[in-house]
Amino acid sequence: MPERALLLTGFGPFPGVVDNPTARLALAFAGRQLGAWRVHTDVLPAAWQRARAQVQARAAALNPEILVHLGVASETVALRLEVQAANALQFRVADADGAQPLEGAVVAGAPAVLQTALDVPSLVAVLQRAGLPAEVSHDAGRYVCNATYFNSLHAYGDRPVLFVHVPPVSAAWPLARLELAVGQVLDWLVA
Ligand code: PCA
Repeated sequence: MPERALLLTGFGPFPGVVDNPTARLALAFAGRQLGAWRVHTDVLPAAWQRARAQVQARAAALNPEILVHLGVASETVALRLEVQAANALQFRVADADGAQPLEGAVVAGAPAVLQTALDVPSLVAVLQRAGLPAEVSHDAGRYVCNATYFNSLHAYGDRPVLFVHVPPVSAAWPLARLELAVGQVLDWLVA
């Protein structure tokens, strides 16, 4: 049976976050085999336009059937499973390339909001049952993560696409626990 590709991405640093845990988190799964699936990983620059180009290049090369993006959300204490992305750019700080759009669309002419086809509440329930604080989120922000999610929902909306915001590494959330949570998300996606 041919191997099926899942693309898992994290982000590099951006103003205010010098060490983005999602880079290490994504790379921890590099090459992981999950049943018939192979996990391919990438660390995206936290710069919205280069992130889009990098996802497009990897997707063109791999033709992943599932795309999962990870980003860190400094204010959160639970995993935030994002249901939707807004077609809006409103950066409260510059991105890693110094771009700071305060208005405008991610994709001109596209709908105002795009939603994942995945059953996010079911996934959240699975995580909660495993003792992992998680919540359904309808707001992925207006920054690089939201733009990346919107671009992927727009370009690859015919397949499962998911964005997961994770809390920063802390005593409650050591990297190993974040890794466990991401592993559960991937297991659910390929089940
Ligand atoms: N978090 C930022 C961008 C990159 C990241 O890890 C966000 O939530 O938009």
